[in-house]
Amino acid sequence: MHFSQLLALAATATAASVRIDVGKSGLTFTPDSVTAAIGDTLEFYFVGGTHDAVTSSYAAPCTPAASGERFSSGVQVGSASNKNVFKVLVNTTEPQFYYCSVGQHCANGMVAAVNPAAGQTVTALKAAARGKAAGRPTGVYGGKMETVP
Ligand SMILES: *[C@@H]1O[C@H](CO)[C@@H](O)[C@H](O)[C@H]1NC(C)=O
Ligand SMILES: [Cu+2]
Repeated sequence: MHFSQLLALAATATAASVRIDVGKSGLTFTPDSVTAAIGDTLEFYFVGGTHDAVTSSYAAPCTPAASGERFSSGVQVGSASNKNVFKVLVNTTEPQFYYCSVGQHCANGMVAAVNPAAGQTVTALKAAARGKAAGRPTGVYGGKMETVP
């Protein structure tokens, strides 16, 4: 086996799937803070309510990120029988923040973090989101919707 094949194998073996449940108990991403390595996949399961997941920034937690690594799942009606999973390949270890753009969900704390820096707490993110109007993203990007059996 070639060294490059070994490397590819090692990368595959260590890449992890990071499951995030959307709408598990109201306006929630569960868990609302995760760590992910480059090559890992964020997997959003739409388990309840009507929601999406859209990247923002720590400073403007209810506004779609205009550049950089970013994703938008599109709005899903969640339920136990919704088999759609939005999969996002992680290409950076920089902090990423995301929110739900539906109605007043962001203003009411439906925000979450990937690889937050020390001191960037979800509590502070929720406080910053309070009362903010949610920006609606244009379309689905940064990941792909797949159907699980
Ligand atoms: C990560 O890179 C892949 C390959 O270029 C791309 O398809 C994917 O959308 C990127 N992820 C994000 C969040 O931009
Ligand atoms: Cu929502």
